[in-house]
Amino acid sequence: MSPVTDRKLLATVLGLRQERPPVWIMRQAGRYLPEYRETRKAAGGFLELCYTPELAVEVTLQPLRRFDLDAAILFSDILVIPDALGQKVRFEVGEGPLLEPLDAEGIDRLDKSRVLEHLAPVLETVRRLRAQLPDDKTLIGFCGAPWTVATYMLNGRGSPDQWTARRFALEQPEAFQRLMDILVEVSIDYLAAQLQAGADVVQIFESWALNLDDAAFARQVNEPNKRIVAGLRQRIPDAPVIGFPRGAAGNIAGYAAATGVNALGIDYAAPLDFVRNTLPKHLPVQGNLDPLRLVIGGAAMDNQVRAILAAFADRPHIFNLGHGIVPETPIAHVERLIELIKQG
Ligand code: 1CP
Repeated sequence: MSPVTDRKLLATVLGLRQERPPVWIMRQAGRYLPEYRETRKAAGGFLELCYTPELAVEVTLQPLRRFDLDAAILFSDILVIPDALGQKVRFEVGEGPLLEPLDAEGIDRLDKSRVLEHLAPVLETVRRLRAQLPDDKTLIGFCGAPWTVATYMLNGRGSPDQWTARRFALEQPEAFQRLMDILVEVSIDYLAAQLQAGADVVQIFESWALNLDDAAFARQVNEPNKRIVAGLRQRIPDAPVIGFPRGAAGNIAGYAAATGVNALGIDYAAPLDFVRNTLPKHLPVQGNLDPLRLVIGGAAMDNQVRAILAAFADRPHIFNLGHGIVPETPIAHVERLIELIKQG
């Protein structure tokens, strides 16, 4: 392997500021790319795509063929974990994920003994990717954070306010804790396996770190994320981790301190001044353009990109969106975005 500093994105996660920030785009493989839609159709289903290394490698690399990105992110989904635990997961076109909602008995029926066996094709994808990627490209592995994954497992689908899961956590605290414990344990195994298979860094997606009061944030977000980072570092002492607690608002500094992540993903609603003034100066940040500005393009995009570059110019910064790219995004706007970041 080349020295760490050849991989600018990895180096930034490790705390080394770059002259121009490295860039990747959250959900960079996906429906806004015609070649993705074609491969997806050929694969049959979404999970087939995730579990067929040849096709998963192809869609992971598609955005890197078009754009000068500094990282590839493994093509998979956060919901392969419930699938591997034996909860039925389906992806209908245009519908998002659908699961059979879990109750307390369902939690006790989850089978954690075969998770890595079930996810072997995903780990094979990681191995093939590292072998095919140029040396200067960082490979990002990932999982969903326990709370975020639990919101889908308990409700059976996404929801705007995570009501079902928040209610379950308060009304059935013991069953809820059993679920969190299972998710923490298998997430450590899964992330460690991804790093061992060749991922350079892993990101923990806590996409639903919002709508939580102090005690719920501590228990449902900080605690499990902290346990994952600690568990991972017991196996791989320097494991580089990006945490992305979307919607954490006033809790971002507390999350970073409590969990010990190397770098912090920032959502687009976080004010730049607040982020600058709240986080320790050395802490690498990743973000945080509103994906809607990438859809609109023009001055609406350019001005905010410049504001973000200026706000984080004095610290390690990875440029990214503040949430996932949306299907209606024009490809020309992505090209322009990369040009702005690379050339100023
Ligand atoms: O390049 C990439 O980033 C693709 C790999 C990837 C990642 C990192 C996918 C493929 N999904 C994810 C993470 C993911 N999945 C998150 C965390 C990031 C975020 O907040 O957006 C979440 C919440 C999910 C769950 C999920 N899977 C959703 C969101 C549902 C909701 O509640 O809003 C959806 C739509 C999926 C399906 C999915 N996953 C990935 C793709 C490309 C798709 C679309 C499926 C299709 O092709 O029909």
